[in-house]
Amino acid sequence: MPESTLATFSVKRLEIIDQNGNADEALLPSLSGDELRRLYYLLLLTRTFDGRALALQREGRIGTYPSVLGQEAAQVGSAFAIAREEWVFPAFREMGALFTLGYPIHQLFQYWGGDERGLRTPDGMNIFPICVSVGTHLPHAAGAALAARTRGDRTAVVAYFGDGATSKGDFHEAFNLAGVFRLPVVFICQNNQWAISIPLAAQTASPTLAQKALAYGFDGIQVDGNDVLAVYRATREALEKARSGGGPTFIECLTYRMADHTTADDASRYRPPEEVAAWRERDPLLRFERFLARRGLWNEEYAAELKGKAEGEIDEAVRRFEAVPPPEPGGMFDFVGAELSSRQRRQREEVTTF
Ligand SMILES: Cc1ncc(C[n+]2csc(CCOP(=O)(O)OP(=O)(O)O)c2C)c(N)n1
Repeated sequence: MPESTLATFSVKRLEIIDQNGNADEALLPSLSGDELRRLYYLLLLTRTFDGRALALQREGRIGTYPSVLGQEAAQVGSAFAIAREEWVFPAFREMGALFTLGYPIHQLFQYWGGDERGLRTPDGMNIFPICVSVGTHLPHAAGAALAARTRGDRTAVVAYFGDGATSKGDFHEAFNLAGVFRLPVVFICQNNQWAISIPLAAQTASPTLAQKALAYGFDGIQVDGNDVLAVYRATREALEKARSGGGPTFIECLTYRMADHTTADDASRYRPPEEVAAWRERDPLLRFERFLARRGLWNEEYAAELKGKAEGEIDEAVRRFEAVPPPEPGGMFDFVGAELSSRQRRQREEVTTF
């Protein structure tokens, strides 16, 4: 009996804008000039928020904070494709995605300032709370997709996570469930190539993360995560497919974490400076500016005007965040469960009488 090949697979990679701002016209998504400029503003707003959050942390006005520097395109581009009725499960580094979805900026300052009330999603938004435990929200996302399908909702679920999460059992369980039931879910991994000090090569022996979807029976694609239009296009297509019964998709956004893991980390202790410098050349904002400039939609003056607008919006969010009265100490026990255990009741008593 001769050996035979049962299956062969390939993994697609999508990039639309190159580093000089040249675009593959055939792949350009159909977005108006206003929409392109809105994307640019959201990238800028995310970067402005990020710089301010780092400064506030250094001044002791918020707690430990995970920077999104360098990952703006992966977040803004994907979230720009998400419709309001879709369910979104963020991890902890998704500030840009949350702004794009309209999440109140002052609430994110509030959350990173240690006030859990910042996670109270405004009514009408289907966004789950930030998930700090790595990957544990992925089975929840698959479960929500199963619920949507069972109820006959024509909606999709989006889950965000990092490369480190792909090493967790939760990732594999969620992928398996999604594949077997062909669930309407889009998994978006921001492969920023580091899970704190652990490089990608120590997470997986696969040349791409995207190919992991193939083993679970659905499509995986690698996208240039610093190309906002490529991320947008891939997400939009995956969502359309999910809504119309085509099943799940895994999008690996290949990007880079330019900053430390959090303000409690010093990446220079484990990361070669040449690597960081090489990625600085691939800055997602710079690339999109070059693209817009070639279309007559961007110049220095316009950038300065928008920068001022973003700074103003962030100033206002900081004012609002700092004007919120601190929470009642016992408040952290509210909404934990329908009833508190005797231990939790004792802890509540201790905190409120302290
Ligand atoms: C279950 C769990 N284990 C460990 C941690 C500590 N931790 C916080 S972030 C992180 C690395 C996450 O890396 P990745 O998934 O690549 O996301 P990134 O931080 O790069 O955005 C770890 C191990 C955690 N939060 N939860």
